[in-house]
Amino acid sequence: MFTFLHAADIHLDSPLKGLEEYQDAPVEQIRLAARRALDNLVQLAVDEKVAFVLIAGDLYDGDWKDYNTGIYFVSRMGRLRDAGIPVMMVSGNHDAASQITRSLKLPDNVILFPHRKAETHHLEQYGVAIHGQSFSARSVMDDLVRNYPQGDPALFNIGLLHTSLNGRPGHEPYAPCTLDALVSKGYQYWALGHVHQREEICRDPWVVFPGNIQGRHIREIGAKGCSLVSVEEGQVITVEERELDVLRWVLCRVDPAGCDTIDSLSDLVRDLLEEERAKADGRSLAVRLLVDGVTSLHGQLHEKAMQWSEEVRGVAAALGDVWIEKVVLKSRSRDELQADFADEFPLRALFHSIESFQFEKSTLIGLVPEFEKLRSKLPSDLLNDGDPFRLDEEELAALRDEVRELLMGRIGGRS
Ligand SMILES: [Mn+2]
Repeated sequence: MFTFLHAADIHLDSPLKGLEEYQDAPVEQIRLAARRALDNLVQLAVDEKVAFVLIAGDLYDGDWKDYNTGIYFVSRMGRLRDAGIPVMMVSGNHDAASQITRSLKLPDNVILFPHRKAETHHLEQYGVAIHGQSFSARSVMDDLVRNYPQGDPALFNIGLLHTSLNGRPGHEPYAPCTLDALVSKGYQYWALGHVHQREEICRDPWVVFPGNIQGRHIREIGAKGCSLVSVEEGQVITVEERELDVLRWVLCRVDPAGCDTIDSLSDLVRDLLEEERAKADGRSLAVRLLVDGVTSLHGQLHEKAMQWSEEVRGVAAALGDVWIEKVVLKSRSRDELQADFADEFPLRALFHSIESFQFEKSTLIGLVPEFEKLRSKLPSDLLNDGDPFRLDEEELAALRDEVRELLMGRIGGRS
């Protein structure tokens, strides 16, 4: 019997986005969150006396700003070396061979799989074979699985791979492959990386995306961590999710229906934030507050949106270690509701056309004729995974909702 940890997408020293603009933002926590989460991973490996640790790509967010990023990683791997724990890893699109110009010699307990071909490493004392291949460049469009060897039936086989599988929303379609292809290799566990949301794809054999170990912005909400896998007689017995994040992103919905005054709404917000903090076991929180529902306070909220936003930040500040990333108003007034049903109401058609408005990618690009020219002038760093101009469907929908609420608020707020 042995256990191992499977982590991915550590994005070491990647900044957290969305809190920087506030003077009271937890600058140190934001800057060091990914490092603290890595510390938690190392500590968990030591505490659980695991046989080995797997890192399935995107250990680094991109080329190091300086050597400190690499030195930090090496120092933490040194702790695992002292504990007798080997580490196997592949690189992904963010830390592909062509992306990283600086390098440091890794401690001898760490193996980085090559990018030219798939290789197999054996851990004989456990009867384990680990098969893996790194990314050579950011954009790998080949099916890497094809090069992976068939599993050895006498061993416990693990495939270590950075992949988008058959495509995942919000993730670039790198190293595409099918579940069938993974299954056909005869391995017992596929340790995948790239998709930041935890997902168990299959249990026979186990195919797992553990998600990233620390959320980096409001699209990466909830608990983040790794898998702790236990193996007995060549079979996976359990796959447990273990939390490693130090600052948690939360989308908090507030239904203002029962509140008659701004004060009572503030009290409700405080209660909800306290609940969220309890759920996160006292971790720091970065919260997007969404006020969503019918309320008599609609007009007041929209007319004094800035002031209300500051009010919410005050409520959060009083709780300590809770920061508001953004306050989004999706409230509606009772009058507006009536407007929907009253045929004679002159604004009805206008409300309806705003409600049914769809944002197409082409509309957005059409708004700025020189869009592509502008885009081509941006540094390439900005145009990769975090490209602000390549909105996906989800982001377009969020943008459309914001525009809609702004318009509805402007019109409805007068009532
Ligand atoms: Mn990736």
